[in-house]
Amino acid sequence: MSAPYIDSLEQNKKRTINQSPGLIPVARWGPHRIDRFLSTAYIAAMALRDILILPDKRLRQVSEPVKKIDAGIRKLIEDMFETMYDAPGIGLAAIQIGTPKRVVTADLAKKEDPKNPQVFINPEVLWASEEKKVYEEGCLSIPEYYGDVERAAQVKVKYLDIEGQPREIEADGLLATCLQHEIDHLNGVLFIDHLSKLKRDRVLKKFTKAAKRAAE
Ligand code: K1U
Ligand code: ZN
Repeated sequence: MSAPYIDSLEQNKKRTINQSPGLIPVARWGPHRIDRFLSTAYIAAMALRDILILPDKRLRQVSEPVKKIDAGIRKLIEDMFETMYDAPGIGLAAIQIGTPKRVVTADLAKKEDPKNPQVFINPEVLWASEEKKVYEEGCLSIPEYYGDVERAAQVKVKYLDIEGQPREIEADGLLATCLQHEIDHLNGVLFIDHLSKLKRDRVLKKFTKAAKRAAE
């Protein structure tokens, strides 16, 4: 891939391992300081981030618009792609890795086709069709749970690309579903909010129990 965020990923990896001032203080913390420094540097270079899981309250936050596409936003996008491909998922909103910025990544390419990474910064639905479509959705923040969601069959979305250029896309099929799912995330909405109260309460209870057990 020749996208600029990949070039800057390479630069960031070198900077993190060789000279990151943010990591050096870790070396003062304990008897295994060299091991800890190296493992921390390695984790930082991988840029794989934890995905927030229901019922994490941060998933209910409304994300802030991106004002300037700077190195921090480009690094966020790199982390999102790495995390999304690793999961694996076809989309990801920045809040799912704990960053409340209005950034979405997606790649709907089939396994056998070349990758097709797409970035949507500050996406907004300009138009949604009256026609509806039902798709059985999943969510990386609600693992192994799926439910039928009815959404607009076609949408027109405006957004900024990685260079900050305003763009519009007319989407149908899975991209239309995915964009609406991800824009919901930016507004603190989850796909289970589109299900019946009975189903939503049931899944919430299950994940709340699991989180409590994990914390014990
Ligand atoms: O936002 C997310 O949680 C990601 C989510 C996106 C999505 C899926 C289905 C409908 C709408 C939005 C996922 O990617 S769940 C995983 C998934 O659908 C998938 C994973 C691997 C291959 C194919 C699909
Ligand atoms: Zn989701």
